[in-house]
Amino acid sequence: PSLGVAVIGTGAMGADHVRRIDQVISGAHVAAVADLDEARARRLADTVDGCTAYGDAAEALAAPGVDAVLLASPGPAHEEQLLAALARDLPVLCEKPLTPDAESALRVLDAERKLGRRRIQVGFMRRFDSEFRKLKRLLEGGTLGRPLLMHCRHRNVKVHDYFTTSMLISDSVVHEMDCARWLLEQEIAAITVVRPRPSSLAPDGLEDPQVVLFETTEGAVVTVEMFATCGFGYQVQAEAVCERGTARIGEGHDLLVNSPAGWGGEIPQDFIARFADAYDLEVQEWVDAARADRTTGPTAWDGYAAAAVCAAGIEAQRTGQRTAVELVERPDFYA
Ligand code: NAD
Ligand code: ISE
Repeated sequence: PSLGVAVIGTGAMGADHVRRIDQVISGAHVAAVADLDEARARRLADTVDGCTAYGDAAEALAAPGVDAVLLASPGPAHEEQLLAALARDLPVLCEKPLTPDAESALRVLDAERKLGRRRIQVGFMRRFDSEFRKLKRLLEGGTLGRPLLMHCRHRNVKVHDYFTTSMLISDSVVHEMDCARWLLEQEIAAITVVRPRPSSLAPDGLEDPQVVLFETTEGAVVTVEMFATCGFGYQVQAEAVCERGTARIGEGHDLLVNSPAGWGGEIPQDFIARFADAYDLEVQEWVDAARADRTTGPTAWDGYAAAAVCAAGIEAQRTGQRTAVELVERPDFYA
């Protein structure tokens, strides 16, 4: 039978996931949506056959025909909603971040372990992107030797009004934390944040851009340029520098046009365009796994590990000092 999904949070990502479940992927339908802004939820529910709108996430989780939950509410709402989904033993796809801090992430890990089986997939969608997957396979194949360095660029056109300087780390660079852990198969041991002078075009109080440096447990170094209000386009690029060569993704060269005006290509304007295929695959693989009563993709442990690096990153941002990451021992449950 088709998986009945409750989508919690009907903003930018929630609305896009509802469209995806309704129109793009197979094996699932949107049974319920919920948003604190109930009118917004209702407007979205009106576009989907058989979907009911709620003003409260708990009501949507308990609604008839709900077999699984997709959380697209803001990070601070995730802990309560994850615990409610686990209490009902529902499979969850939780948009990143798992939770905004390491303590709340640990509470979620505890609840999942008490349940006795993994139910949570975290929305680190880059793991489903074809370019990132090619880079992962190349590094795994070992032809270039050990990766020594990775250079990343993460640029957004603009951010939500409620975006803060610490969210540059916990909302945006959190993706590079997950990518570095996944691609290099190492934990991040320490983090340093360097701030150039802020762009005069960034909103007041947002110290954008920033340069973030991770040191991994086996001595690799990752640099990240995070520029959340660059104005011109959405770019996510990574170059792995290995002992015998380098590999780069995210250059956006798939369409190059020569014209009387010159040569060039298009730059996507947001993640919804750049990562459309990755989100489709992420949600399809989540649905397939949930229907087969298993889980796939990034786990709650990956969400916790990223949250622990974020905590150190926010401290590093505040103090200007290199800051060690404190990680609890990985439970066998997440081996
Ligand atoms: P948004 O602000 O556009 O939408 C959030 C919605 O959640 C709003 O409609 C708001 O009213 C609603 N909401 C707030 N608190 C709620 C609660 N307690 N219960 C139910 N609804 C609630 O935000 P967004 O950009 O769609 O981001 C949502 C989530 O998706 C965040 O976790 C964000 O980090 C993540 N995100 C992921 C990606 C990605 O590339 N994977 C991209 C953007 C956002
Ligand atoms: C947003 O929440 C995302 O997850 C996007 O992928 C990222 O590029 C952006 O910086 C975040 O704000």
